[in-house]
Amino acid sequence: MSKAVETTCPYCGTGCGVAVRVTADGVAVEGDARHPSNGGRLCIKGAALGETLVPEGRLLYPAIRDAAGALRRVRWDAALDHVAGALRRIIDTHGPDAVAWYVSGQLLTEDYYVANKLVKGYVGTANIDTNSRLCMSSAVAGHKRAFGEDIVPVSYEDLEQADLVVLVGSNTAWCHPILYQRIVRAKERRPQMKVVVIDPRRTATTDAADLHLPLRAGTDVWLFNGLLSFLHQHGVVDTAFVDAHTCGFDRALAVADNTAGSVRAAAKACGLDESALAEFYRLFARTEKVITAFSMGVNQSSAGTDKVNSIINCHLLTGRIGKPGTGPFSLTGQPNAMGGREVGGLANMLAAHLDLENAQHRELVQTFWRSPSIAHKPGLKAVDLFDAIDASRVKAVWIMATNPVVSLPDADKVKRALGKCELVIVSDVMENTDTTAYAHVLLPALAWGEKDGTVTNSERRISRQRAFLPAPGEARPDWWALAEIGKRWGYADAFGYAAPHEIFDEHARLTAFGNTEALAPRYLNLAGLIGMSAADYDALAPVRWPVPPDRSRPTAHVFSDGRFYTPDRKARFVPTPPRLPVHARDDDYPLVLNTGRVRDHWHTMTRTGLSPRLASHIAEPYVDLHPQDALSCGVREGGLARVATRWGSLVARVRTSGELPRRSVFVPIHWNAQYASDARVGALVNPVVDPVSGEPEFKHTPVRVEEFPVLWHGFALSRRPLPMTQITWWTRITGRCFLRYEFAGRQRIADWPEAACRVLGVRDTGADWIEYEDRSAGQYRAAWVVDERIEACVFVSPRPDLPSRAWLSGLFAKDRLEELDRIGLLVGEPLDRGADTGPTVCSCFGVGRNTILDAIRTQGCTNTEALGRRLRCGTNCGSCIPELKALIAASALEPA
Ligand SMILES: Nc1nc2c(c(=O)[nH]1)N[C@H]1C(S)=C(S)[C@@H](COP(=O)(O)OP(=O)(O)OC[C@H]3O[C@@H](n4cnc5c(=O)[nH]c(N)nc54)[C@H](O)[C@@H]3O)O[C@H]1N2
Ligand SMILES: Nc1nc2c(c(=O)[nH]1)N[C@H]1C(S)=C(S)[C@@H](COP(=O)(O)OP(=O)(O)OC[C@H]3O[C@@H](n4cnc5c(=O)[nH]c(N)nc54)[C@H](O)[C@@H]3O)O[C@H]1N2
Ligand code: SF4
Ligand SMILES: [Mo]
Repeated sequence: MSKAVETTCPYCGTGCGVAVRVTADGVAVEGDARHPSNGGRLCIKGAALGETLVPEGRLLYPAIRDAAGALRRVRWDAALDHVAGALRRIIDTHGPDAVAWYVSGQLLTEDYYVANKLVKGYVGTANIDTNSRLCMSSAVAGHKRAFGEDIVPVSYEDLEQADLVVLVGSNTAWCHPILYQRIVRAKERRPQMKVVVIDPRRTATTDAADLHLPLRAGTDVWLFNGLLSFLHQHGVVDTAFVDAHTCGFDRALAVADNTAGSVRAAAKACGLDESALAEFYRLFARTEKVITAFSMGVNQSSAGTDKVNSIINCHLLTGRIGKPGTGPFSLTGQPNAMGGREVGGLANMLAAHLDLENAQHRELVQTFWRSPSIAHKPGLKAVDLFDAIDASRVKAVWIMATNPVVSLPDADKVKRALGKCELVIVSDVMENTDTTAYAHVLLPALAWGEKDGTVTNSERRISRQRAFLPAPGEARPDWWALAEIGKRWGYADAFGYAAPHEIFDEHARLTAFGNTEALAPRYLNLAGLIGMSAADYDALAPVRWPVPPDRSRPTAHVFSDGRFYTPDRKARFVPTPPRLPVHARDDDYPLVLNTGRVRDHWHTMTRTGLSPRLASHIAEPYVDLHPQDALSCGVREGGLARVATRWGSLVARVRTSGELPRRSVFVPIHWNAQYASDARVGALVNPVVDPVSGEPEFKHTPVRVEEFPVLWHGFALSRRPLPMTQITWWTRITGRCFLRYEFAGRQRIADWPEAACRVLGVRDTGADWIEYEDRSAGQYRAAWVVDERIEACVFVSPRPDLPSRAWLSGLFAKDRLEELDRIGLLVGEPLDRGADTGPTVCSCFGVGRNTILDAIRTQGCTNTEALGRRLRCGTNCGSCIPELKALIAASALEPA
């Protein structure tokens, strides 16, 4: 067997090490046991990476749109000449601020570095922002305000050592699964460890919580102001630390006292039970080792930066920072959210943690780059950037590794803006995305497994992503495309990189450049990584920064000396007067829209959408709401609903999971035009941003939910893609050897057999056609069998309760249908009950809901361990354990 290539998972900021073997049968992916972040474990998304390495849909060649609007394949040279020339003309005519870049936390550090250098040093604008604006920018701004530098002061080991882990606005179980497993296992080892989850929703994460505080959305600042007051009132203050190493305490406390000076006042503002909140405050007060980990429920808010600082204030007051097992912990979302920050990926930053608004820092960077210019004012932040495109102030944009037509707020406006932009360049790995549809120039990038460089995870650990596959078609590294533009503009010296290690070396040198107490002291320093040869770089083991010149010396815990990176080296308490979300109420839209992630999908599904294993957990876009709200909106579990805001609307399947509080609605972010007719939630989100960070309020838009009436519901499974034209509503997922379409219609169909042939594209009238129709009941089903193998099937009914897709999926795995299968198709259910395994719960081992319920009810599996022993479910990545527990609990309530 070939030697494994050690690389890093391209999904979440946990940054797990992955060991890959390329064999004749394909790519085998395992956890890398030597990687300190995951010690060999992978969640289902990591484990299913092999299934996403398929040629389907890849963008392979550069293309330019012609006058008639068609994309024409061109040579790289032609594409790059075109881009370099067109950008140059716009810059010469309208100035450097008329062009912009919109990049991504999914770029490698090397790509990101070159992008920033090109734009900030050689175009001379800071109009380069990143999707991290939508993700981490409130944390960055909060860190800068409190610490003077964007530093995450906690490691995963700290997390395991903490006696209290507070998870705020984080569905860790689904979004950072391996980190969550580390917390769960630490808690098993050390039962004194407590976990508190602060989230308006009950989630898979609350499963491990000793206490869940379902606060009213957007009220976190009240909660942490209340905590600050409480700690002060109870004398839980590290006076020596506060006096010596911080400033601004009195003002922050006064604001906290005035706004949430008692537990009662805080509980009222947050809509929480007073005794539960008091319990949390007491727990926090008496526990020395506390980590407050936070994610998008904190950052993605019009008060996001204040939320972050209200958390940090409590850690400063108690001196619980800079010591093992303590600190505020921003969980980064994307694989390289942190690396992007190191090279200054945001429009208001410079490379190597230097400040754009500091003249001395600008000079340092310009000197180091020997560049003709340096951006001297912050560029446009993501939402403003697309507004400027809409207003034609920005005339060209280069979008790289992000899908803004799906992921920005008010996403229909983004469509409009791109539609009228003079020049849209898109670098992507996929040919058809909602954003590539607007490209004038398409540039094919290397994907995970092909590209080569570094990423930095949530705990500041730099790891290598290594290539193990050849470049397909003419795909090239993103850094290369950018450097080629620099060369075409006459900067061959500055952009003459031959390989990524040269870029990394330059980046490392810049982190050390001027990094002295007198000049520009920064914690980020990679001095110990300077001068690596290609071979050293290739062998680079995961390493946390800072990396001192002498790498054998252990690095002290960050902030353990009480020194921060503000001018006086003291940390800042920031007063945080609480405020409600900008659009807190709207009588026409009485509910609140919260958006976020599901377990098995990644963002706009360009990669997870390719994996049958990942697709089966949640197969459709959905809207989840409280059963009573569902009743008053006139929608029903399993039916369809229109979800509408002042900005846009979508149609999704209704769920009443019981996880949401009253007046709150949850819609996942993943679906888009490639996977559904009408389910892009970005179009609904209000484009309000935090005034400091510019991060959008993705978790809070006033919304209305109403029935979406249809005459019939149906689904089809087919080995070939189906066109889905003239169908009111549809969504699709990838199955093992078929595609599955769910749909619904408003048209009255007079002749179902004819319509079914049209939907399934059946032309061969001599085909073997199993068909059943009950006209009075509006039921219709048909299967098309070719050479005894099922080719496609379709089921229709006036109600959404259609036969089991799991059972039918199983039929597609068979080379020939048996007689019982054919009868099953005719009667619309499997004759063998065991054939209907139900919707997938455990994606690792493909274990369905019905199989699990059967094991609970009839085989005495009444805990997750027993289920694991019998069915293997939950024994690999463990992400489904909360769902297994819920099934066990639900079964216990059933009448015997
Ligand atoms: N499976 C999966 N994992 C992922 C990703 C993915 O696409 N899929 N994406 C990655 C990325 S880029 C990111 S940024 C992370 C995001 O990781 P998370 O932040 O954990 O995920 P989200 O689902 O966006 O939102 C987190 C929680 O915030 C809660 N929330 C909403 N409003 C409030 C509020 O006002 N206060 C509080 N306290 N909580 C609130 C929501 O109910 C939700 O449960 O996940 C990463 N991991
Ligand atoms: N409503 C709502 N919207 C949100 C959020 C939310 O919680 N709610 N969360 C926000 C957050 S935190 C994030 S991080 C964003 C994520 O949103 P996006 O960044 O828009 O989502 P992705 O699907 O990850 O887009 C990545 C794109 O880059 C391509 N790609 C992958 N690898 C490469 C590569 O190496 N090079 C190039 N050139 N292309 C590549 C992929 O095919 C894909 O098209 O969404 C944000 N939007
Ligand atoms: S936890 Fe995150 S980094 Fe680790 S395998 Fe899962 S998706 Fe990949
Ligand atoms: Mo993110």
